[in-house]
Amino acid sequence: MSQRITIDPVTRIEGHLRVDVEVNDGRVSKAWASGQMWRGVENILTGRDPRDAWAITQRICGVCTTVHAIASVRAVENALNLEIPVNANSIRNLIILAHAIHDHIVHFYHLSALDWVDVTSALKADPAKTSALAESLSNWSGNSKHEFAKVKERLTGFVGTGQLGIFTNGYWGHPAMKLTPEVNLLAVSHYLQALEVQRYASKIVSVLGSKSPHIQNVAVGGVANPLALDAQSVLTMERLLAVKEWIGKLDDFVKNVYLVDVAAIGAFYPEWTQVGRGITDYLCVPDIPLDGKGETFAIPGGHIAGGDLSTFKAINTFHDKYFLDGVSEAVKHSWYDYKGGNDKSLHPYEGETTPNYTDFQDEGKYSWLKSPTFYGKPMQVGPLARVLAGLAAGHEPTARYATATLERVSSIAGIKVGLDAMHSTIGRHAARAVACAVQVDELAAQWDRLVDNMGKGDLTTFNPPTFPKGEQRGVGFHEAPRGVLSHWVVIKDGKIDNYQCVVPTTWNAAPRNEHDAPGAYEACLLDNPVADPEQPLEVLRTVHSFDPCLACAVHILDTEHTEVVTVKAA
Ligand code: NFE
Ligand code: MG
Repeated sequence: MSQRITIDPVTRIEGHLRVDVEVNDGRVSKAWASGQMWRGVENILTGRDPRDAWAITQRICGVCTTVHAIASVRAVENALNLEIPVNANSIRNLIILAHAIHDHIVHFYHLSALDWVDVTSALKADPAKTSALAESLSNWSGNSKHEFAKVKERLTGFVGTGQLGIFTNGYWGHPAMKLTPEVNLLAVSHYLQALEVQRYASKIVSVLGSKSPHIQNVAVGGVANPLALDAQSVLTMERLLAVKEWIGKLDDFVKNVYLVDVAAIGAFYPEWTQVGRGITDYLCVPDIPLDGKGETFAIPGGHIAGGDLSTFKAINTFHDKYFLDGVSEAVKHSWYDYKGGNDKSLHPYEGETTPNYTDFQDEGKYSWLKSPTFYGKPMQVGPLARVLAGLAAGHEPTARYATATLERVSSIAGIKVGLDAMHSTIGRHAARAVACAVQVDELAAQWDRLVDNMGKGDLTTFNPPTFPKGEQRGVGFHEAPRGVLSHWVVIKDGKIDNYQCVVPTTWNAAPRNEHDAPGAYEACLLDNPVADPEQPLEVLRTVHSFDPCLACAVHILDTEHTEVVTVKAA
């Protein structure tokens, strides 16, 4: 018998996402992902000064707060062929990396771990056994028996008053929860410790970007941080040394806690390496430029077809034609209309954002997200794409952390777990941790580059832009925490003529495209087990593994059509 389940809204994400699934014999047979909010940022930009676009587009999202600023200045610089100073590049890279590490820690521990970890089961744990287990896996200083006993006492206090606080409304006691009480206590303790650690990443963004969320220091042509080696300037050596200390704290947590926990949880849920495979066409872009023009990068990117690493095709520069020509967006199943008809897809330079709301139509329009494709095909984007691209490109740090993670999972699980396991719901979590470890090392390397260059006496941070008459087109791409982000700008006589943002969650949470091919969430939900339709925990596991951000995905507020909350499971 077929049952329809509607989850609206999905929580522990950013924005308003509705997911519908049809379940047959305990498995998902059809899925719909729908963005339920509309704002209008792309349209707001038309006619404005391109130098202001970064400050406006950054307000698309309060989670990936830096990324739209970066993609926007890159787009305008790309249109003008404007090189930025080495220091500006390093400062941007430090911000990008610190922000990404923040995002990944918060996603794993605070937004998705409780899909796998039963908080109430932790009350039955023996803190001494938890500590013995934790110490067998890692030498993290927060793994003492005393620490685990303290957390258990805190939790017992919560439950005793009937107030679970931040842990209310989980699917506690669900049959798909498989961890032992000791592993649950370990994970809950690290959840609380991660709340402390994530602050170090935010502090780095705040010091370098002047504010978080939403940095204030970028400009078309560089950054606005005055640099000096004395104590009178904004970014002093004293502040840079504080940044270095916080990088060390992040390094310790990511390597000794996050990477270990992700492997342990993966090892306890081996069946989830077989769930959530869906789309295996992957796209990511290179990032962390090593020069001011975007011709060389620390972390590679490109396209992989059908999960086969031998098909990898690299994207090499900010002007890469392979990327530029490949992207388009369709609206056949989205609440928009294209002037030339909704059976077409449009390249972002020709993109249109004209709303047409129809209500939710199963076979027609059902989402505020457009459907992006790369050479006509839907893609999966995100940390899994970047780990696979790193492996395909022979990127040593990615290979080292990915291999160590698979070996750790195999050793804890007692079975051989290979690379194929990564194409899955649990694999997306493992890939995010691997990508995060690569980013921590690169964060330290970028700090060295900045300080070395300042030591040579170069304190330049800004090359002023000039806008010629006529038309210029530019794309700014950035490998944001959730995947490929690109901003596309058409400038006419110094003013924005068209502006389109094609965003990670738009790729992954897209509705069916012009050929009715499903987006990544929809495809990856097929065959997911659902033990209890009243508590569709397994559906949330797969959706959360992508780290949805709907504000980014739609980036456009409609006061008339926004349904605020309906939650039904029938
Ligand atoms: Ni609002 Fe974002 C990221 C962007 S969307 S979180 O990462 O761009 O997927
Ligand atoms: Mg868009």
